[in-house]
Amino acid sequence: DLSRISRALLSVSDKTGLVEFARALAARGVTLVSTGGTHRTLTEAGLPVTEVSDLTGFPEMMDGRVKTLHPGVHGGLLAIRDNPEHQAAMLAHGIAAIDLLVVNLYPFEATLAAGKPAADCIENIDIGGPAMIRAAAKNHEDVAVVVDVADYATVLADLDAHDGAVTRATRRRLAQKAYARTASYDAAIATWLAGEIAAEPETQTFRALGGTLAQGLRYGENPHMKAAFYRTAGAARPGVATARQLQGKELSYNNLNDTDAAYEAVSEFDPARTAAVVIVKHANPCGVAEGASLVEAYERALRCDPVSAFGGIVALNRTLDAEAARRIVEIFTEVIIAPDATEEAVAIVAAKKNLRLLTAGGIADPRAPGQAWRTVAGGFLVQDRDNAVVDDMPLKVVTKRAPTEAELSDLRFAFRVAKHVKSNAIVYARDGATVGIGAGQMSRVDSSRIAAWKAAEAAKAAGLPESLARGAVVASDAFFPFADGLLAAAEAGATAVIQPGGSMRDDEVIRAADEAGLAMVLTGHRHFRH
Ligand code: 93A
Repeated sequence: DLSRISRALLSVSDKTGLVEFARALAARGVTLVSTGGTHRTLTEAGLPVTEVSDLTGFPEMMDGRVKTLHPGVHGGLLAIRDNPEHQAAMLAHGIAAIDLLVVNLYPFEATLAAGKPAADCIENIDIGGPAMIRAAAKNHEDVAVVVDVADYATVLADLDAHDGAVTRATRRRLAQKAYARTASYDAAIATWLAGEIAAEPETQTFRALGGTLAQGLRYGENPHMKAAFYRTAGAARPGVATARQLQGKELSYNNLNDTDAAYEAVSEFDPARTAAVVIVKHANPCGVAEGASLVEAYERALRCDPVSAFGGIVALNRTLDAEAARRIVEIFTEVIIAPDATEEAVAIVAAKKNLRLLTAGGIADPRAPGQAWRTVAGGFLVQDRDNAVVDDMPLKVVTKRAPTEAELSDLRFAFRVAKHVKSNAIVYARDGATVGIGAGQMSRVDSSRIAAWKAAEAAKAAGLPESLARGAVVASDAFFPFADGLLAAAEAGATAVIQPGGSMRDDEVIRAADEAGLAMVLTGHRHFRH
């Protein structure tokens, strides 16, 4: 039942009690072997000790990652002492038996607790230590293994009580403790790594949306940003995530974002009522129009801002036909998306190899409930998607003059578009087509000015003498806080206004509208979009 201890291997990170223990072992005739740092400590204390590199014939290498991983060590720990074949192997390979292993591991847990960077935690994952511990514990019939400073005394007590030997009972207890230690050590590493993985942006996105990876992207909004495209689980909304790409280059992050903006906007137009086209640049519509046909709607959308439409995204609310396809491919376009496409249209688009053609399989319901989310530093914001539709809003006429039927129809059109323009949004429209869009300005008056200026530019481009804002209607995504924005619209030539209302100065704004002879309706709904 007794194992004589002749040789001990000591390899400890925590050097507490080491010198005293080693000295006590040496005093009892035990030969000492140890690894770099441990060896240094013992030598400095004046103890006779061999370096482990003498056992292995290799220097400690790779920042100490490989120091004891060698048959010279593991053979000495694992050899069964009364097995003749094992003894022969030891003899043949010059392996000396190790009777006592004293190891405590790289301080992984302490490194983690100290909040050190991941690279430090990784470096503190001990490999050789646990390998030796598990080997010695497996061979506990012959070897004693100590993983806890508290057990130094246990071993010395045994040695003294049993003439330099350790009892089987002690060895079994120590072996059990050894496996418990390597198990908890690996559990700590696994738990830490799971947390690291959970903290990765990809995992967070996946968790938050329950999404599946649709496509890895070459890069994000900018080339230095990594990116990926996820598809949400559950009921699919026809759109960019469900669309089939029939041809063209791989979609980029910005393509996907813009295509989504375009298709969500065009989905506001019921295909049973009218053909409609939305052209998007930088996530904002630069032209939106209804038409008797898709090609007519496209022509009219294009007229709003032909300069910005270059390199844009074109979304259509009906099956792409040959006529519309032929006209669209005349201008450099990044993406075309429609519910479907005729064979002939597909063949026409095929002539432009890079142009991406997507079929969404249907039109998305603008009234469908859903959620939208975005990240903020340290968290994310979740809100309902804006599923308010102007057709469902009871419009309140607040001016002396009520809008004509034609104006009313354009007011609805303009407000429908304004919902998809970044705030502050001002949209001029006439005969079911935008004629001037002011987007994303910090001041509503600036958006009004830009929209009016755009309408004047569009007229120039079309060779018309008068700004397209003259005789048009105008929509504002949120209330006019002062009369100035409204007056800017009147000055540009607008005849009617649609806006949510609700300003403290509504009366002042209404009075200004009356004075300018404008008709104004309030929707009671705001369409901020940022
Ligand atoms: O990097 S390791 O995983 N590679 C090894 O081969 C190895 N052998 C022992 N770490 C290794 N050790 C560990 O080194 C021990 O578990 C102990 O924690 C530490 C003692 O190193 P030193 O004696 O140089 O202070």
